[in-house]
Amino acid sequence: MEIDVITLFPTMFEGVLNESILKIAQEKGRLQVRLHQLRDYSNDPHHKVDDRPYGGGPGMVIKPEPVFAALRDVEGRHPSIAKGRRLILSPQGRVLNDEFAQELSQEENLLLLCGRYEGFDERVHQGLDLEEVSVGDYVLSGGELAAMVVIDAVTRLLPGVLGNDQSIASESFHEGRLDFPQYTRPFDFEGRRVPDVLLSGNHERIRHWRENEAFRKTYEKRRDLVDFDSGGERNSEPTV
Ligand code: 9D3
Repeated sequence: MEIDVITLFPTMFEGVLNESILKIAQEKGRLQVRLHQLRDYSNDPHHKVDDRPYGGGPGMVIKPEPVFAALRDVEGRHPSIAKGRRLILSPQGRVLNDEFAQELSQEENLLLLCGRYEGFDERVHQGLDLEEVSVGDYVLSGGELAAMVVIDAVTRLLPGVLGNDQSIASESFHEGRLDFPQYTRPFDFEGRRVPDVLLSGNHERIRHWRENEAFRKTYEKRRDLVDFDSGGERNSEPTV
């Protein structure tokens, strides 16, 4: 997958892209990320990309010209972008979940546009065919962290990235429940021992225990995932 990111803070991405799964995915040739500095496309002698909102009010708005120029240039240099999806990170967007990430992981190209300040001039939304994506209902300082969340969630779904495709298939949320508890050595840590069933060697019993624990944990911590009557309430206190 090729991902182009247009941002005012390309260096924010470097640490994240150069560790762990994202680093390995790039080394394996499964992921290529190109970072583009929006400021380089400013039409202003002082490289300004924002200005005060018409009608007054607090904060600054990102001007349309640099955004249109950046998209035009980046798409001109990498025509395959036209085959993929173009996303704008925005608190008003479709909220990312595993289903959405699965959908995005089918693409060969993604373009991510990150905002700052009070957002983009409305003509960016009108004139460019961009899908708005949010990563949840809380306010971030900009789209960069959200873009990194999208890149991470999508990359680990690409074939050949995790090596063990089975670990994706049996993962949390995929089947609408949380993970079962995991233990490793030592057997006894400060008096807390590993459940006997895990040492029994009885794989049928172990599978049953894990299934049960996963359900119990989900019911306690995220009842909204198992119970339609909880009205989507998250982290609510157990009523029993
Ligand atoms: C809803 C707040 N807006 C009211 C005027 C202002 C605003 C606040 C924060 C506009 C943009 C931002 C920066 N956030 C993002 O760019 C962002 C984001 C987020 O804040 N939460 C969850 N997902 C995302 S994706 C991009």
